[in-house]
This record gives sequence, C-alpha cells and structure tokens, in this order.
Amino acid sequence: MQTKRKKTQKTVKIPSYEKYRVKNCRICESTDLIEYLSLGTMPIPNGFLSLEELKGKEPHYPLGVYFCNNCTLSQLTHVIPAEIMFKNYLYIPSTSKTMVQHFKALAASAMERFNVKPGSLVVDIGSNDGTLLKFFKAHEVQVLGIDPASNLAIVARLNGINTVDDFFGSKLAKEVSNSQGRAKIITATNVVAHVHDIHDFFKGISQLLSPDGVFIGEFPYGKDMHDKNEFDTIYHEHLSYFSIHSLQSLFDQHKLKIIDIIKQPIHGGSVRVIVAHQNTRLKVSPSIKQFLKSEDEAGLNTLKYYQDFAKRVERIREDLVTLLTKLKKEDKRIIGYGAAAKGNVMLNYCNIGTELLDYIVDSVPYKQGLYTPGTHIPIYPEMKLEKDFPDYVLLLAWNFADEIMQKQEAYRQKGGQFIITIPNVRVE
Ligand code: JHZ
Repeated sequence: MQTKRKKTQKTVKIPSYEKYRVKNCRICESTDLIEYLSLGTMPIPNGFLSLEELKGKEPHYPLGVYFCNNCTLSQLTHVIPAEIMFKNYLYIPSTSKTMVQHFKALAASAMERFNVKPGSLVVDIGSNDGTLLKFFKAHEVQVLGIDPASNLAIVARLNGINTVDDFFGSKLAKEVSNSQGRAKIITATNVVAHVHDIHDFFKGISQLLSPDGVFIGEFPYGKDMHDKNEFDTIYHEHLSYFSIHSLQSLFDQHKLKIIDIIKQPIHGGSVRVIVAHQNTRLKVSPSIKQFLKSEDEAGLNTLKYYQDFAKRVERIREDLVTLLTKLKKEDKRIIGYGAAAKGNVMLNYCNIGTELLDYIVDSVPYKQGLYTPGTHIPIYPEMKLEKDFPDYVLLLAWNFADEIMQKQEAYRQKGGQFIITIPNVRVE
C-alpha cells in the first residue's frame, strides 16, 4: 500500500529571470566573467506606473555587473528582452536645454570636420524625437532616423524627420543602404551601451557606412562612471560600460577603427568615439593612445579597480539612508528632483520610498502624474517645489546639476538645500 510521503526536502526554486543570465562576454565571448557588484533586484527604471497600475504586480529583475577578465568590458549579469524596455519609451533628451545645445554643437562639428556635402545621407540610430537630425537637416543633408520607440517615432515624423521605428542591425542596414544608399555620417548617442547583439549592430554599421564615412557614437565612459562612483548609471537598459580597450577589440572584429575620442561632460562623463573603415584616409588622432594609457595607469584591467568601486557604492547607500532618516526624525520635508532612470536605481537600491521622500518633481510632462517604479513615489511638475518649499531636495538627476541648480536659485537663496549623492553624499 502506498502511504503519503511527507515533504522533508525543500525544493529550490530557480528564479524565472535566471534565463536572462549572461554566459559569455558580449565582445570577446570569454566565459571568464567575474561579478563585482550587485544592486539587488528591481523593476526596469523607466517603468513608471499609473495610479491604476500600482495595484498590479511589478516584475523585478536582477541588476549586477561582470568584469570580463579577457577584454575588460564591464557588462550586466542579466539581459532582459529589449522589447520590454524600449517599445514605449519616456526618455526625451530635448526636454533639457543642455542636451539640445549638445546636439546642435555635435551636428555643426560633424558637418564641418567631415566636409559633408548637401544631399549626403546622415542616419541617427536611437533618433528619439528627431532633435539631433533636425540640426543636421538645417545643413541640407538627407536625414533618416531609426528608433524602436513607436511613440517617439510619431513625434519625430511630426517634426519632419523621416523615421523607421525598428531596432538597428545588419538586416535593417541592408534595407536602408539598398533603398537610400550608404551614409556619410551615422550617429548613435546613448545607444551602443543599450545593444545586446553588438556584433550584429557593428556589422550593420560597416555595411551602411560609405567608404569615406564616419560613425559617431556617444555613451557614458566606463572609466568616468567607476572613478566618480556613478553607480546609478548601471541599469537594465545599459548592458555595457565600455573601456577603450574593450572597444578596440570590438572594432577590430568588424574591420573598423577608432580615429578619435573626445571627452564630453554629458551624463556624468561620456566619450564621443569617432570610427571609420580600417582603410580610411582619415588621420588617427593621438587621443586614442592617451586614453589607453590612462586606463592602464588607473588599473582598468584589474579586478581590484572594480571591487574598490563596489565598496564606495555601498558607502553611498549607508550615508544617504543615514542622512535622510536623521532629517526625517527632525521632521524635515524632503522631496526628490528629476524622475531620472538613474534616480530610480538610487531609490530602489537604497530602498527609499514615500516614508522618506514626499514626492518627486520633474519637467517631463509624460512622467508627471505617474509613480516611480518599485518605490511608488508620485511625480509632479517642477512648480510644486516653489509652492511647497520643502526643507531639502534630493537631486536624483545629478547629471543636470548645473541646469537644475540655476533654475532653482531662488529656492536656494531662500534657504532651501540640495542633497547630492554623486560622487559622495553631501548637502549644498
Ligand atoms: P536623464 C538617460 O537616463 C536615458 P536618465 C538613457 N537610457 C541613457 O542612456 C542615459 O540617460 C545616459 C528631469 N529634469 O535625462 C528630466 C528636470 O526635471 O538624465 C528627466 O526626467 N528638470 C537613454 O533617465 C530627468 O530630470 C530639469 O531642469 O537617467 C533627467 O533624466 C532637467 C534638466 C531635467 O535620464
């Protein structure tokens, strides 16, 4: 006779997100990947919620970073499907004056430096609402935007920018070059770090770029991010944190080469990397050797460099939570400024919710009226700060510190104080 067996052993449940774990380095395929930082699990940081959605279940995904012991690329431990993150996107750089100026200068300098003739094709990958291409179009070139976010592609078309709402890769590159010819300039600002199949992406660049063309990519520089403790730049959308060493290895594989690297103050320290076909006639700048040397000197090829960074990240969490808790005990009113994706990483990692922050103000109309993912803090227009006059403002969008502090000069003059977290926690 069969008797019912008691369950004595616990079944170990494998989390469903384990299927997203990265096994090989995105650039060199090495399996020698070492996790040096874990920020826990959290919802995608651009996953803002409506009041109605607060009732539902929010999927959480792990956020950890590997160092590739072979090519030095820092990369996320898990990659969640791009469709979850980019089909309806709320990041719109043109809401910041700093970014609009930046795009204007980028277009002007590319037109001049590379002697782009009227009628040439300029393609922007991750073209968002078409702001960068609008500046190129003013120089009478043909422009094409490519962006998977259908909501933004509609806005771009209304702005007069021809836009394909799709992910860029070798298949799309072929279609575009067949229908419109090859591009003299291809730009991608804050895109390359978001791409999982980076080899297919650069295969596409190589196909679409004309023989005398250049690819101009901009993204946060891995060395700046680590040196300045900008850990909240690490989130599910940002799959890679590039060193120049790792990029060289990538471009070599696609018969491309870096001809110049220019530091940019955007997003806490970015690099503009200019790339051409290996047989280009364009001169290679000495900047590349300088970047490689500074990476060697700082130890970017050693695990210790990354482990030291991880210790500083923990320190920021301890300091911030201690400060906010102390202020709250003193009955101070604290709010957040800038519902940035990076801000959501900070809030989730430090477990800061409405018990510490009353609300967040943000200039982007799409975000106002929504709630932050994971921490469920309401988002209001910036005006609310002036009316309410809270005691402290936690600056979540620290990359726009200058622009925001200038805008809120009157608040500061009246005694309002800002809490800054990066590179270290302090009150200003
Ligand atoms: P902002 C973006 O991250 C998105 P995020 C992206 N994934 C990327 O790669 C990086 O940057 C590098 C608000 N704000 O743009 C607007 C004000 O309220 O840094 C934004 O919501 N008042 C593509 O999301 C937020 O701050 C202001 O005066 O971290 C800034 O977020 C200004 C200037 C901004 O993006």
